Amino acid sequence: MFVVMSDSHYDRNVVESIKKKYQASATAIFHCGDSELLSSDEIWNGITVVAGNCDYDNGYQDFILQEVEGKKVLITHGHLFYVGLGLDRYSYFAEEKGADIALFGHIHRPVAQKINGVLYLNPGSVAQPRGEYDVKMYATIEITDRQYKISYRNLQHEPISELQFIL
Ligand SMILES: [Mn+2]
Repeated sequence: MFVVMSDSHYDRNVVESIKKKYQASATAIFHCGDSELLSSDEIWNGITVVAGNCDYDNGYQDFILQEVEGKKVLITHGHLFYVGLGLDRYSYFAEEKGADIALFGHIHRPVAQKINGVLYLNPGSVAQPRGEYDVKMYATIEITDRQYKISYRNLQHEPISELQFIL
């Protein structure tokens, strides 16, 4: 099981609480950018994090490809691929990189869908949710045999019932 969060926008405590909850049990913890924290912050020990459009610290990378539980996981914020307009550009990039799972943030809304066998996942925002679901949230992904079990959770770490998926 691994954990994905995004767009914490200067709320360091929420990143820390999710890290504490999962650091012993998760195979990886990802943050898709717009943390607005320093890239040298010790909180990033044990978290894979990328640059968002609101991150002015140039110590962050635009994207990272990391193998987790035998899957190639691509992580980027999404603004460079205009994810607000859809996943066309990001999907070209993810397929070129050979990703199995492509994570992104930026839009502050939950997205979980498969395109050409690649799982695209936006965990929503842990600080500033937008759109249909006005809940601060993050996501956990369990990799089972040929399937992904995706659970969006609120900041009390409880599953959000409308946002549970098997893809
Ligand atoms: Mn943001």
